[in-house]
Amino acid sequence: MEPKIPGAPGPQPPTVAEPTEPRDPLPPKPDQDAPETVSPTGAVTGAPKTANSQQGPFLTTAQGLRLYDTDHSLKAGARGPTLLQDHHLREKITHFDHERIPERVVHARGAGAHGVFVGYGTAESVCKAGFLRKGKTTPVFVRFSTVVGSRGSADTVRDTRGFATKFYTDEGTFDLVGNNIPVFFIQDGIKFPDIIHAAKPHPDREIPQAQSAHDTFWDFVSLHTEATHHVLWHMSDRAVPRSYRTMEGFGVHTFRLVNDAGETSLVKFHWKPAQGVHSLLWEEAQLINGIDPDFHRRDLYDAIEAGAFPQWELGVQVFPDTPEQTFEGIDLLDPTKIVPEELAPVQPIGMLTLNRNPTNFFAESEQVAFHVGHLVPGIDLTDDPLLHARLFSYLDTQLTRLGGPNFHQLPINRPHAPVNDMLRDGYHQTAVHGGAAPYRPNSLDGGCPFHAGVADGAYVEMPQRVEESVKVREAPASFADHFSQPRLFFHSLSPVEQEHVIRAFTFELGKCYEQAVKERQLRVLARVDARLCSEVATGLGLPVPEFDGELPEVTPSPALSQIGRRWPVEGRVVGIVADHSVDGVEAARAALEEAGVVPLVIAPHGGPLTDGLVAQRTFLTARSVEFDALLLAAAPPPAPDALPARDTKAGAPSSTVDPRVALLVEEAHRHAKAIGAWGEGASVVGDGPGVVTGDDPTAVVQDVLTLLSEHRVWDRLA
Ligand code: HDD
Repeated sequence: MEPKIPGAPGPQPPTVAEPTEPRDPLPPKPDQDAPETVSPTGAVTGAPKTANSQQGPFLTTAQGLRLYDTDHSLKAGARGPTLLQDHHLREKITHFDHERIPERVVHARGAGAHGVFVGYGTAESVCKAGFLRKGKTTPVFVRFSTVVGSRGSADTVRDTRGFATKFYTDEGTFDLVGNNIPVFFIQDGIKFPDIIHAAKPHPDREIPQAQSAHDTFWDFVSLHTEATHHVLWHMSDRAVPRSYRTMEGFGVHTFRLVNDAGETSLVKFHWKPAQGVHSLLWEEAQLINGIDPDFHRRDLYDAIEAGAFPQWELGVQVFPDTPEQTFEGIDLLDPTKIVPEELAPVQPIGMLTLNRNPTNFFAESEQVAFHVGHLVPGIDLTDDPLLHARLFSYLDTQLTRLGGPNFHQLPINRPHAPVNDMLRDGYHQTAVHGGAAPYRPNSLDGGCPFHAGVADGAYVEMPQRVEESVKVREAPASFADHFSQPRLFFHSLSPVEQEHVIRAFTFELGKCYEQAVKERQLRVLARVDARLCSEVATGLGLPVPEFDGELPEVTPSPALSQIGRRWPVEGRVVGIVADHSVDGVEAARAALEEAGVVPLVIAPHGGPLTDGLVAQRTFLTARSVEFDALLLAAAPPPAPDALPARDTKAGAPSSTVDPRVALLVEEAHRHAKAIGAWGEGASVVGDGPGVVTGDDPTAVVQDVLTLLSEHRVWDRLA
């Protein structure tokens, strides 16, 4: 269709060919359906519900003016200067110049998804929150993140992961802003800028990006021994998750729940992934950062698009709300401590399912604003000093990041409960509030809005006794033990997980330049575990520091280890190597799909291999780290575009197999992944634990799936 200026006098503008016939834009995916802002008199007035920002087939300006050309600026002659009067050029460039907002000061890199939470009703005896009632379904938005890296950094760096959930409940929005590690580096939020300054890149060079393996981080944590517990988790496999889908989540702080009778309990929140708790190996994580820096973001998006909706069960550890606020001698207000699950089991209270990807990354994942102070009746706070600093920070930071105090009007942040506030004006105000009297009490707007009572669902802080005391800047004595829980954590890991911790410390401290920092951290490790300390010291080539104090007896908590259980395999990814020989590939694919596993066929070239079989990866684009297990239906000879294998002299390939396939197999072996093969494929996979060969591809697949349910072939790493 050609653009026309109906009735315009004079010559028509030149027409610009369109690659397709104009048609209406694709409809937006259903977005969250937030109620309008309500005026003080109860009239619905505010911003419209999420609007379809693209309307009609024709390009327009922001004012809705149709345009006939957006590819050429208005010039004095085809080769002449551009004219200042080109209002379209100026609008387009000005808007572009202001497209970026400041990234989050921490947790800048992340990805989110929509979903639902269904309460089990099992929390009713301790909590009156409506969204926890039996069968109650509440829309949610979850954002996962790394902490240290900037918005464009890689996904699989060694870091703590954020796990922030926004529950759009009928009683107001509740945010559970947690991490995948149950403890924190510091006990008092006043030190948050210090730990973050230390972890971020060096201020002079702005390197390294998204890494803790540098001097300032280790300088800080070795000087702040309260960080030791979090550091142990940070050096463990937990800091390199296989997927956002395979992470646990923790509310970290102790919260206070209130039931219908007004009785209180103290709780810690846990998210348990139905997919299991799995991690990458450090070498895999490093390779992925180069091969696919969006690995976690892609994994979450693809799983949801494919219908493999990830799920987490929400659970609570419940403790009596005693005046001491301790449990088995553990200070529940200290965010560097856990309560082992063996002492206080995690009781399931509801299920989260992520089932819809965002329509627009910026509008949703970037603009979503979480706040630990977004609470609902039934959920109250404790006096954890880390939590109290957070209560200030999360609101404050949005003022800069989202440009003012009206960020709650952005579609992703709008409550699903009716809003009737007396907040007015300010930058980016999109509501058109009615009424004459935004204050209380008033007589001009009929007295509206009115206070609610408890029976109307008002949020009432639990009256808590505050001990008669003096103003001090100090930590309680009960926060002083910095070493027994790191020791408990290390002793709860299996030998292979302990080995990973030792190697992680050796790697990270090995990247430091300052001798004094490394030696100080070794002195800290000596207070956690003698073997851990001596093996790291040996790896660094430094003397083992002397420690003549007593190390505490600890009772290991098996729940802290990720190894030793079987997990569902749904949503995992298996590569199948094929070439002209596609025998058994269809059968293997069918068996994998039947189990909910994603099969990806890897072939010498893209496109169809047979009538019905299409390669999703080629030897050029595939790398082992993308797959949780590997199957081989063929032993393809070296293709002309293949480089010689790494262990051969240039120009004289010794192998009869394509070196890229040989590398796939070698890495799958090294990374302890299950390997299966049949036909010609069986000749190149070698043998040993976790290698399955046979004539029947379906039987091979079944054995590989059994191995996959343990995540890795751990025997190969023993
Ligand atoms: Fe924080 C973001 C989790 C301590 C200050 N934090 C942020 C996010 C998560 C956490 C998951 C990203 C939310 C999103 O996806 O938008 N933070 C935690 C946990 C902590 C913690 C589990 C300890 C238990 N944080 C913490 C302290 C302070 C902050 C002690 C400040 C005193 N956090 C912030 C922040 C951020 C933030 C600066 C940056 C962006 C944002 O809030 O919205 O306010």
